[in-house]
Amino acid sequence: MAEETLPGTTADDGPDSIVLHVDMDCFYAACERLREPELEGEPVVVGMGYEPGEGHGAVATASYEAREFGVESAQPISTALERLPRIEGLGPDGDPAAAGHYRTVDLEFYKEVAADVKAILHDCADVVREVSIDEAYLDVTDRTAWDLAASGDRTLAEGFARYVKQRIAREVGVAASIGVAPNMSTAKIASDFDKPDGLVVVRPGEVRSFLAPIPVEEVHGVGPVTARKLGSLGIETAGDLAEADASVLEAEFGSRGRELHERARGYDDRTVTPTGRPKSLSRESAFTEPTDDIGDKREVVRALAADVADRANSRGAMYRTIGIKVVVPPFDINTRATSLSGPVDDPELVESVALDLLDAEFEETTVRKLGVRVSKLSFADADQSSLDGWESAGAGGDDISDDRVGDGASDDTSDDAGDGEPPNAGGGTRSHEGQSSLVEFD
Ligand code: TTP
Ligand code: MG
Repeated sequence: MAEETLPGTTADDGPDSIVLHVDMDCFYAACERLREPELEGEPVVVGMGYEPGEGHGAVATASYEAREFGVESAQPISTALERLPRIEGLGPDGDPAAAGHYRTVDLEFYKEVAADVKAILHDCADVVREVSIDEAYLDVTDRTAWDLAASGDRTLAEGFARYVKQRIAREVGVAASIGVAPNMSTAKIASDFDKPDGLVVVRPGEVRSFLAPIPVEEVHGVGPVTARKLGSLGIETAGDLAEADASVLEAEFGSRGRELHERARGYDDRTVTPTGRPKSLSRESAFTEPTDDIGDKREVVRALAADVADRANSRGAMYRTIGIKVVVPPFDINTRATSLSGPVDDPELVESVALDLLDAEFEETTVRKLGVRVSKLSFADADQSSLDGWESAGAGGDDISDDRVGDGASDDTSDDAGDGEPPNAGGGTRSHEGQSSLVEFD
């Protein structure tokens, strides 16, 4: 079949989709480098159980420098320590150039960084599917095009992806690899193709030739067992798979065989669907320079409250908890929330509660970032279709003020259990509570 006739994602005659797959590079290690910049360029291992006497545990991730020593995710920590000793424990004969920095997993902090990244992603795309803490698909078909940019042979889509990447690097300080392709499975392979700090663009007409040399293990849906079976049929690459006889594949793997064949040929008609119904709606804003000016802080909280209340209203969401987040430099996260006796849709209340929470404890505090959140959501319309056309989380967000960067908003779709609201807060009263968890501010 001629390459050009291969569609991107759509079975109809619509334009080829533009899907971005964003995956952060050595994410936990990158987060550790945010608070310890001296770890930049050093081998860093994030995991559990490396302290003397602890004995077991696993590697969560390793920086690319540590990977050179054979350290990798999910490895027993003892193996990692054999391959890359801890720099702190080096004896007089130890070689510091062959030793690494070990850090303990701090998920709360990584979620905070991930929330900053995801706020940018929501700002850049109307449709975002969050897959894990450090990974998401964006459908940006409506935001850019496969056309070539005026200046040369690059596509507009490539420029758009570069913009997303640069925003993450500039505003959050961590590196992402991005794959751009007309469908999800190709975008995912593309994001992994040139890690770290990769940007790989596969245009609609290039999907099949891009996939051809890729090992079958990397085709979406092929696990180790399937890969072994394919290997015994002489099928090692996606190109081999694309050229294989579909009926042979179907005989061996059933309907999945046909699907894998399609994927290898560049077909994947899945659309990027946003993840779940939000558990909370939040918006946060970082100051360019930390400030203790109560006037500035109140102005930001007022704007954030209005935005969050407006988004809740436009989605038909009522809320029972109103909260703020106050980030004190460098990364000390404080959340406070007030529970109401019943669900409301009341923008003025969001503002007054958020300001009360700010004034009560943070009037003089120097802050780096502020956030407002409503949670314990209930939806008048239980129909999932009301979630269609989620607005861009960042829509209208840049008009609050121009003296800060990193505005972002997010819909928390995680399955956290809520914020511990007392079962009965009393008619019309509010109960204040501190929160140590920031999950809800995700
Ligand atoms: P990944 O995206 O798989 O890995 P990564 O971001 O560390 O590295 P890469 O540059 O290859 O993308 O996973 C994201 C985070 O999830 C990772 O930083 C740590 C965590 N994780 C674990 O805790 N255990 C694991 O086995 C894996 C694979 C990841
Ligand atoms: Mg990653």
